[in-house]
Amino acid sequence: TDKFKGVIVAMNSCYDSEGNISTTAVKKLTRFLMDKGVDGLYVGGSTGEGLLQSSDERKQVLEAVLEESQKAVTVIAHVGTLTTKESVDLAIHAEKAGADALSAVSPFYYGYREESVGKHWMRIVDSTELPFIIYHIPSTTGFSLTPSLLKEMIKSPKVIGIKITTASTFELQQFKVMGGPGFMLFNGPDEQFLAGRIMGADAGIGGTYGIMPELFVSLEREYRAGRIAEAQQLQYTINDIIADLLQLPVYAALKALVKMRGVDCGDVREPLPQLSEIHIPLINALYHKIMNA
Ligand code: NAY
Repeated sequence: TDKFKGVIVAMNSCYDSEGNISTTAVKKLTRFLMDKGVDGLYVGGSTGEGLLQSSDERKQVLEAVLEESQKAVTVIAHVGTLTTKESVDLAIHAEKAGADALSAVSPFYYGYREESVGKHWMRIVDSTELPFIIYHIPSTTGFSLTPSLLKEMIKSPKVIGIKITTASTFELQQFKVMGGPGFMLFNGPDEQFLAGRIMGADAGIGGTYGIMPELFVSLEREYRAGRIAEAQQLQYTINDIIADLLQLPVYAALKALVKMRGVDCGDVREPLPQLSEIHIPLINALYHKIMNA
């Protein structure tokens, strides 16, 4: 389905100066990204700080995005939490609110095995009619999606794909093959967008797209047109920026840059690391790199 192709921004959540959700700023960010021509928005994921928010706050953010986007772009609601009950509640809300798909990280903390993770995910899947995208991010959850669990889960036609945040394009390609015809892969590492697309990813979902949407939209366009050298050049430009970003507390840096691009989304929530004075020169330099790219 074409709805899930291309550049899907893992968007930031926005807070006011007191740290509460600012639906006004969420809408402004939604508009900014839509105006840049992105294909979709992934709400409440890692970049979106979903796991640092209450369920009620997560619902507010999603509703604001949907109100502003009015079906003009694809909206994927990340509903991963530590409990099945809460994730199911968020999933049901997302369906009612009008999201296009659900996604969830595996539950973490207790070191669950495949069987428990599978049950958790399938309870979410069964709770709505929406398509579901598995969020495979072993570096943060400690759980690595196995071929046997994938095989079980794709028995449900609602399980349409995997968002894969590992460095391996081999793993990406193997999951793509395991999923069979029509099964979709969403590239996680932004620094490998082009590599992921070439190896079978249908789209990318990424946090750094939000600070340089123009570059990713151009990269996707060049790739689709078969202009691989041009696409590679854009990925190099992007990677030069990402290499700098990785020297900083990434999520805080993304928010500082989003602010410089015109949308004040407040600070990242604790305990995420904040920026300090010493980071300001690099942030400024990065902003110039982005605007001159
Ligand atoms: C999400 O849920 O926010 C994402 O999909 C973003 C994926 C990001 N990975 C993590 C762990 O946050 O955008 C990437 C990442 O920030 C980028 O590739 C820089 O390494």
